[in-house]
Amino acid sequence: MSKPTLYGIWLSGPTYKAGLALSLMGQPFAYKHVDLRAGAHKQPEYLAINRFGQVPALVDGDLKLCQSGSILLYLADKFGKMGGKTPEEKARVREWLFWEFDKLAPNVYRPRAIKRGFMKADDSVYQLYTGLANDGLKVLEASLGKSAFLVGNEATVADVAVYGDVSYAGEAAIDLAPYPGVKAWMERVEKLPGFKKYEDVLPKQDAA
Ligand SMILES: N[C@@H](CCC(=O)N[C@@H](CS)C(=O)NCC(=O)O)C(=O)O
Repeated sequence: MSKPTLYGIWLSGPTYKAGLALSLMGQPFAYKHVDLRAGAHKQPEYLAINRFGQVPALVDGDLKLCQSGSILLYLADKFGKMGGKTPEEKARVREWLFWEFDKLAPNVYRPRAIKRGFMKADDSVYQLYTGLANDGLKVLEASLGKSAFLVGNEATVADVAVYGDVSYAGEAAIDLAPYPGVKAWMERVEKLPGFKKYEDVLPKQDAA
């Protein structure tokens, strides 16, 4: 069976989530660099893969998938890993995925984009996002007091998705010191077999 191909850019948090899930599941993948600066994500060839004109996308045989959360759930289902075991655990995984892209991801990614100079905004906008990120981090901190991972005591794709937000806090200049439970959980994720930082999981150019 041929390897799936991940489309993305190495600086993209959602692309990292898909790459990290593949790595943690021990699944090799081919990689296609999508040059966002050149507008490659809005060209007809790419829109035929991801109608939303965003990265990541995953092509697996005839299937063309997009939205990192959906890609994570697909991989969990396909490989029977990190998806939760019972119907309740699977539902809890989905709860975290919907929550993180509502309350956490944009509020970490946008201040990161401001700090890295990818997005122009004045300080009040930066403060608005980081305030909301801290609201999300407080929720995360409270939840992580109850179990080792987000859904029970085994890592799931919920951990991958949320890690793929929180791991950019430093670049967003969001201080994690008030969240010792979050920091301890990040260390647990970083010890999982197959774990890699984003710059190690995502190539900077096409890879077979
Ligand atoms: N909800 C999407 C968000 C993807 C996203 O925001 N991707 C960014 C790069 S990190 C992108 O493609 N931006 C270009 C655009 O939206 O036009 C997902 O999880 O896949």
